[in-house]
Amino acid sequence: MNAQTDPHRPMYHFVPGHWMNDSVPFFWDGAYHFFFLHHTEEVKWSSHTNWGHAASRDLVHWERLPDAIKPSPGGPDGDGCWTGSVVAYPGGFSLFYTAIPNFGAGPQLQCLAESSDLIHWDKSSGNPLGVEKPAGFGDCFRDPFVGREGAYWYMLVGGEQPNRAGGTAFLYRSADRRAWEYQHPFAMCETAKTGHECECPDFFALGDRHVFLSSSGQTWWQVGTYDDHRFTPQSFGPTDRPGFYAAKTLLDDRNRRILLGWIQERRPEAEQQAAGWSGVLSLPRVLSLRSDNTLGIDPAPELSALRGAHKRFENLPLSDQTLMLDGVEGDALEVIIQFAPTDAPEIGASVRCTSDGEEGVEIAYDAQPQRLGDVPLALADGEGLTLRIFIDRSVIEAFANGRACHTRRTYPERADCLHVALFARGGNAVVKSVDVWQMQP
Ligand code: DQQ
Repeated sequence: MNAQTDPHRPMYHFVPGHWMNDSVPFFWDGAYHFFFLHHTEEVKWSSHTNWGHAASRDLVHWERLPDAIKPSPGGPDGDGCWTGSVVAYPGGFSLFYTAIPNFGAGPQLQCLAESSDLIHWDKSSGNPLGVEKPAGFGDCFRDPFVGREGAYWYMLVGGEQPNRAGGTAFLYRSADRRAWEYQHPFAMCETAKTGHECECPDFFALGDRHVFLSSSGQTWWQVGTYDDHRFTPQSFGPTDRPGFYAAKTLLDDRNRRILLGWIQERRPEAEQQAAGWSGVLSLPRVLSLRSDNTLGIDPAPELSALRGAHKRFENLPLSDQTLMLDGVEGDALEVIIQFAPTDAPEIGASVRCTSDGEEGVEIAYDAQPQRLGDVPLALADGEGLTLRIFIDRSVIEAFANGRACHTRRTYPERADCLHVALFARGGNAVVKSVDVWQMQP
């Protein structure tokens, strides 16, 4: 088996091959850029991490570009170039990243590389930057996020509070992107809500609020207010669960805030190595601020460019049963299912399922507690469930009602795991419509 013959390798998601983790999106001059951590030979998380690079004009078709940076033997990043961010300044681009001198232990140093074309990057002779972790905090000190505000550049570095009380991000300020001055902790998060550290911090305005993203177990969103360079969260939630991580955003020329994340593998390392690839770029998600100041998340409309043959069903009653969709077969599909409001305890779909129902991946909505899989989803009275499910061989990305996302992996053995079934359990439901498209590479 290899990357080309592996039946589990997605065919319309971006898969760089070998090892990929994390996500650093960036938009410039009509092009969407995706930087990622990458190993050129190995298929596992290890030392000597490069920054991989891909670009797209439509968020759907990605072109692989040369790796942006790689470790300099003997340099502060000798054992790895870890996650960070990219910003434009008048005349060029700055790439900030965490340098790892010793993989697995020791300091995490913040470094800078600059470019005039986003392709060729030169590391600053002043590396590592004088960005020191304040005393009294945990070991996590990485993933610099840089933005411009007024006359200054600001940097957030992901960290953790003492005694695992929660994640935090440290705020620094600079006039020239080289000399940085510590300000204060930017946000003091709570482990019970958003985990014990803030990996891959991201921060941006959305509507009349601000959003702070951080990763710990999953990628968390927090919506709140931003005053005097401090963030006060008002609401929070997972951007997706369980198979989506280290997600960050870009702002495009249509003022859209777009989230891209790393979809992790869920099969043994030996199988990943045999296949020759590990790590998938998620589908692009457009973020919005909902009227209750929580985060709205929807697949980017550009994805409909991948749609091929279409089948539609209407008014399917479900009486405490599972209903196989007749004539639906495929391992690369988009499925939209509109359930009418119901009090059935459980409704949903089984995808990549066998016609005998023996195998399949259930995307289920539970009424008690209200959740889609393991993602909270409180449907209002009279609110039906709209499931939008993208199936791409071993990747399943399910979106519900503009706000809940549930990404899964499946590596079926049987070749006939190609069907889609709907179900209602413990009660009745009506499926108002189902649309199924074959998706193109
Ligand atoms: N992955 C990188 C870190 C980041 C983590 C190392 C998140 O920079 O904190 O591989 O997945």
